[in-house]
Amino acid sequence: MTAAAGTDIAEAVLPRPLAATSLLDAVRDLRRDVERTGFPLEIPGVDAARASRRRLVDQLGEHLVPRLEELSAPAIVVVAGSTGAGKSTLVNSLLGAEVTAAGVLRPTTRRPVLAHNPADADLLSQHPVLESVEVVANDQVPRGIALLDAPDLDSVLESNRESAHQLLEAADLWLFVTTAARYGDALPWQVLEGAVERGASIAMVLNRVSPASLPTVRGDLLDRLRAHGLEGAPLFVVPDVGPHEGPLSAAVVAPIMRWLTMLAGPDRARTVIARTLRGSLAALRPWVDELADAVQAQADAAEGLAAELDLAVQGPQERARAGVHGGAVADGAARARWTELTMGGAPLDGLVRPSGRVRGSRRTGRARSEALVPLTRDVTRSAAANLAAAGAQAERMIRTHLTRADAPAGGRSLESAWPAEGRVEQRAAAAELSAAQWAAGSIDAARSALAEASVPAGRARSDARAARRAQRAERALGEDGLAAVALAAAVGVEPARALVVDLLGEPGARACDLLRDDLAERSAEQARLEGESAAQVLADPDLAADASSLLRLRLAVLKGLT
Ligand SMILES: Nc1nc2c(ncn2[C@@H]2O[C@H](COP(=O)(O)OP(=O)(O)OP(=O)(O)O)[C@@H](O)[C@H]2O)c(=O)[nH]1
Ligand SMILES: [Mg+2]
Repeated sequence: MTAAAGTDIAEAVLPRPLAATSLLDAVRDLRRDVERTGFPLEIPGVDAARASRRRLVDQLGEHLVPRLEELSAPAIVVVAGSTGAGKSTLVNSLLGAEVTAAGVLRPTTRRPVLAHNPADADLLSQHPVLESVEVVANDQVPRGIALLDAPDLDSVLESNRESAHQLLEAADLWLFVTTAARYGDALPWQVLEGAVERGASIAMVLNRVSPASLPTVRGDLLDRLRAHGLEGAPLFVVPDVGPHEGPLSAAVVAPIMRWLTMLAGPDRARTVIARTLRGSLAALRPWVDELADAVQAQADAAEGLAAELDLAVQGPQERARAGVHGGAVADGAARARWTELTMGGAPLDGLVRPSGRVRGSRRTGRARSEALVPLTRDVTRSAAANLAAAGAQAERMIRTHLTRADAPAGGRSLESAWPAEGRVEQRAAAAELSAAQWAAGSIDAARSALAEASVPAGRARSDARAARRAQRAERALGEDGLAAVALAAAVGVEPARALVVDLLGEPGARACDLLRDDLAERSAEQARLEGESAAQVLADPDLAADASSLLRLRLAVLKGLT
């Protein structure tokens, strides 16, 4: 190899940069993320932000990405020369694989073969040269260039000549292969002269040179190159290896391979692309920054709205608790049912005698317990209705908070994005389930109260009197009956509470209080759930606290690459 193939030459010979898909990838990533960015909340400045996002997507998609793709597409290195010069053999030897047929038949190559790195397939796919060549992916091809084995230039076949000349038109670099025997031929030099005139980049391979003739031939060839204005072109000499079939050894073609690899080097390509597009890339920064600020404003607004939702449900939660404690659930069906059950002759009439004696056997207890089933049902229904009402009240309050004049930014868009449809049904279902769970808990409450009642206050073990009292209570109403009365007591039917206390004393009172507290919390929970439902609207990735950092990260990557 004579003329040194330094970086300066590499810079000089190639009309355009190569590879550097990383910059292209970075811009593509940015475009994708900008396109995905939504501005769900109507807050001040959102229209401007949406418009600027659209402009940025257009700028990236219609200008920058296509330009980068163009700049990043692999450079076509056409291996050209006379038939039998060893072009196909050279290509195969460079890649260490038979991607194109070499042979003794002249001319051998009729259909041009283009070898590229598999990673470049995408970038190459739009290249016009692809129409007329056979394409082979080979991972020995340096990323950023494509090697094209052309038919012979001075072919006896017209089609070969035409095809070779066309390919040279499409070439980014000509790798001109000639031999000691053929370099004097007129036609190749004519073609080369034309190339120089058009400013094409050229490198020369002098193939099959015997050691003896090397000094003379090389000197002569260099003179010719100078005479044709090609003194800057790299010249590679491949020594003759004697009678030969198949690829040449890697060592023989190593200088050419090194040079091609250097041409394809992504770092150099990146600087060239960055230089070409510096202006457009720099212009992106303030835009992306502005967009990131707008995304941040959305996240901030979402935070303010979440706090407002918490605030909005506080009142309804308090009122829900107070309503249960005030006995609101007892009004209506529960109290009416109680009156019915305690009227003269009704199952609960005179259950506890003024003397304190409890009336009833196991049999009457079972009958009473059954008679109390409608009481449990009515109380449970009233409880469910109360829970649903607590939710409804919270929904109204939330909507008011979000739409009033001093509502936080984005309140209206949150309010309208929070579906009103189906809320009633959803709430009723949740309330029913919660009320049923609450009512089911009364059995346990009754059971524990019975157990506690059999142990007199302040003692560790049951005594006979207390145990008899608990037994009498259980006989008179059964566990289920006691549970039903406790439920009525919990929602605020005062005589029911008095009955439980008569039967079970302090433990009975405690059971009623615990059931009441449980219901109060469940009612408050329904109000809280409304806030949670509205907050679902805010669970949008575009409103996440760190939503803007993605765009800023993309910008930082881009800065690092340019
Ligand atoms: N001794 C020797 N033979 C070579 C060398 N390079 C190629 N050959 C032989 O020369 C013949 C022609 O080689 P190809 O690689 O087919 O030549 P080509 O330039 O592709 O020819 P066309 O496709 O017809 O244009 C083959 O038989 C090769 O084995 C070399 O460096 N030394
Ligand atoms: Mg060939």
